[in-house]
Amino acid sequence: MMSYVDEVIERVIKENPSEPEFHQAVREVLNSLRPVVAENEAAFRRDAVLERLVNPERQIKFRVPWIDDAGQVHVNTGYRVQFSSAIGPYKGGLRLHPSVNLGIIKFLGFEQIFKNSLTGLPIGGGKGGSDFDPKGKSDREVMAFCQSFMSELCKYIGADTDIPAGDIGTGAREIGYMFGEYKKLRGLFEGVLTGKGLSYGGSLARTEATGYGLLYIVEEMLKCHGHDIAGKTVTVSGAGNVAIYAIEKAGQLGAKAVTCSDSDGWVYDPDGIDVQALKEIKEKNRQRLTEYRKYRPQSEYREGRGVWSVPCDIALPCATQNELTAEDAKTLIANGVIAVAEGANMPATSEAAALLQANGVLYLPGKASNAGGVATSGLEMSQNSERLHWSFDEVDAQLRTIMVDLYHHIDDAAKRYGREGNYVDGANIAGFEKVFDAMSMQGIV
Ligand code: NDP
Ligand code: 2IT
Repeated sequence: MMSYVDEVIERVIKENPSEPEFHQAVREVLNSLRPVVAENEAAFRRDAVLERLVNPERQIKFRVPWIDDAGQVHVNTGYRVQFSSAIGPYKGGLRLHPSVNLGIIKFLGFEQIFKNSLTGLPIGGGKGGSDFDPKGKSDREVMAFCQSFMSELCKYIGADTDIPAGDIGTGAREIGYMFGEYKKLRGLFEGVLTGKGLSYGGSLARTEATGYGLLYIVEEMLKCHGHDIAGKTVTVSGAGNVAIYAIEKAGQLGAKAVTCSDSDGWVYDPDGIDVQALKEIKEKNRQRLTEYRKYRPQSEYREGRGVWSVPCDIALPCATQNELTAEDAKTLIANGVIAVAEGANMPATSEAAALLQANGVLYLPGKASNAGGVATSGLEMSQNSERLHWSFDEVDAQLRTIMVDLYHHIDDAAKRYGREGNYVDGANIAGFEKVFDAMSMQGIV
């Protein structure tokens, strides 16, 4: 007889044929869970534990019409996948990118279940977004889109039911417009979104949290393996929220980040990326990375991809899914990389991840290493609930503690199942255990 895990993987593929990213995420998690399921396969099968895990509680798809500055009407598709409320209200970002489709949102929502569990905070898993492309749009066009998007989404979310946040293409500007529209339509000033501006309920350190958290967990992992992060050369992909603050914290910890990238090209700055210049280009002016050489004439700009060809000790993919291929992994290994930690969600292909692990590279999957963002969103929710706000140092200290604890939690889980050093298995098992416990106690719902 086929194993229960294989049976469920096969069904997921058959029932969701055009969702390759979702298959990839499910396969990775369920493969890790094999030893957990094997301990009690008959009960798992009887209770359809895995079917309940891989089927979202609810998925919402809606029309988003909006009017551009020239008077032309556009129609985009909006999504919110409310995947699991086992341990808390749905929580997860909103991605605005032309590549968005249901399968992408489902893979992200599925990952979010385990990530949120690993933070130790009471937050369930969800994700949403749209195939809208904010690039090249005026502020008014972005506002028109965000208002239309929220006019439908507001029916399904709330501070105690589902709390969206940022992701690719959704930053402070978009969250502001969405919050304003939610407040107007629902008549509620509540913590329904995280990543809010500081003047209306946002948390200090949320902007920095994903990148900072990534470096905190890398620092701890390296320390536990006898390495010091100070003095290390770091390569980073992406030039958005996660990448910028990963580069910043790497510098603060005495390491040197020498690359960044956007979807057109990449920068190599052997003296270390100038993070102030990067912020001005990307956060303030919303320009392309071609501008970087104006600030740093000694740096190099190349079109296309190529960040992973630069020799480094630590590689931090912070752009998007499947951006680090098997070929890239081979290059990194040949160049002596010590650690690869994911700032993005699922940036390594399955083949790349397997190669890194087989060659003794310390490899942290995104659901562990980028959990600092959503963890700090959880801290923003706490501050909103008590109608207070905490200092930067208070939030940052909690973030650091969460990331250090998270590392030991996944390390311990891997050891318990004889998979020492396999942080993919450790993260999937540890993330699952809390969710499973909650599901077991709440009955078949
Ligand atoms: P941003 O929109 O701020 O930045 C994304 C960056 O990645 C940009 O430089 C963008 O380049 C590049 N990029 C995006 N898509 C592609 C693509 N298809 N091909 C090449 N480059 C691409 O997003 P974030 O920094 O917030 O998110 C980056 C990753 O981190 C995502 O995987 C996200 O899910 C994950 N993440 C984000 C968290 C957060 O708190 N923001 C928390 C945890 C994970 P360009 O501008 O040219 O498109
Ligand atoms: O992928 C992620 O964890 C995020 N985009 C952040 C989600 C959140 O709710 O802060």
